Amino acid sequence: MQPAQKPNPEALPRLLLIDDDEVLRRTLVRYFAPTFDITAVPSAEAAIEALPKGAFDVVLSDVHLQGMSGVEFLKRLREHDLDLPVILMSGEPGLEAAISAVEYGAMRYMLKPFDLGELRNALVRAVSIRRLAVARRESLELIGHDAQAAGDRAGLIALVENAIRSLRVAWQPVVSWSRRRVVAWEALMRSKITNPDALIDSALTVGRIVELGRAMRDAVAAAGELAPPGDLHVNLHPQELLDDALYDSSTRLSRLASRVVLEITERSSLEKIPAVRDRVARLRKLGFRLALDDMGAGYAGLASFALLEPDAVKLDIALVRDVHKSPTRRRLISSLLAACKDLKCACVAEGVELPAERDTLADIGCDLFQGYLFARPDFAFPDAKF
Ligand code: G
Ligand code: MN
Repeated sequence: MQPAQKPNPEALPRLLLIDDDEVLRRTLVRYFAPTFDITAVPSAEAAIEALPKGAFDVVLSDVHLQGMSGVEFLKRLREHDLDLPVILMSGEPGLEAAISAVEYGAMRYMLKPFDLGELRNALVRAVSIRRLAVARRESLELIGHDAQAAGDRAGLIALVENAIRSLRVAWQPVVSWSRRRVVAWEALMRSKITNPDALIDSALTVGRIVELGRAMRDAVAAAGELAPPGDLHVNLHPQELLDDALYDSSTRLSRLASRVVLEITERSSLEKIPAVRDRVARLRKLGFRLALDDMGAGYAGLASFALLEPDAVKLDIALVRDVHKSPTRRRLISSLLAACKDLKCACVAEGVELPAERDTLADIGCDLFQGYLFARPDFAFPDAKF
């Protein structure tokens, strides 16, 4: 994805005009020439071609484009530029087209015949909004936020699709401290486009979490087949439990099932998933084991535990952090460890960064660790330091 190009305040704002009606195109070019530097094209294809060269500030397009739906066009445009405003024109008041276009990020919808003065005002305003959007994105980048977050639905879809195409798996070892050995590998989602949490949020917003999950599970299985010995931990969003493909015994991941532990977060509630017990049972039947992830960070702890009957729990980083300084944390983790022992459930402390954290946890009987102290996640399976 290319960063938004900076508008030049000295020059006329650049307008990309798309309409297959040549007469209208000429009229608009003539009328807007004093206000805008205009590139006029007859089709969506020509517009997509013009985009990378144009440094445009605003797009004015007919809603019915030949060879491409308006929504598809918006998606393609957002792959180039997340902040470029689009105003659509239509000859007929098709309400549905208008709603979906606006939902996908068109800024405005103008019905033909329109008042040219009103259209010019709308375009000028759009250019100002673009300047604001570009500045906001730059300031977010400056203060270190993930500014890739797209402002509208088409932008989010472009972001998620790009991320899925560039998906990679990083691996972080889970170690047994008493045995000084790697016992498992957690697969962590990485993409060049954005951080994993933002990507998951975006995918949820645009209804692509199942697609993202599938792509990740395929990538994990491909890499997992070449993994060193140990279990393979794979994160699963609760929504992925609704994906039929998860229960298909012929997928690459299913064929590795005896090695795979599916980690399900307790941050998001499992009870809302229909027939969740049945789904969990089907996964077990395929040979998968289950872990409850981020224990201590969620609200649904006990309920999720009862539903999953997990083979392992993973203590959240927030619980582990500075455990050596906090008697409360120490006591809490002790209780969790005791309960896990009763329930014959393994317990992994995540996010261990300091020798003091490790030693305190080992003292109270925790043996399975994951964290930067042992290894940072890496695309190659990294060695653990003991
Ligand atoms: O939600 P889940 O527990 O699956 O995610 C683990 C995340 O924590 C990963 O993104 C991983 O990169 C990160 N992580 C792993 N080890 C450490 C650590 O020691 N410290 C911190 N701050 N983050 C870690
Ligand atoms: Mn996890």
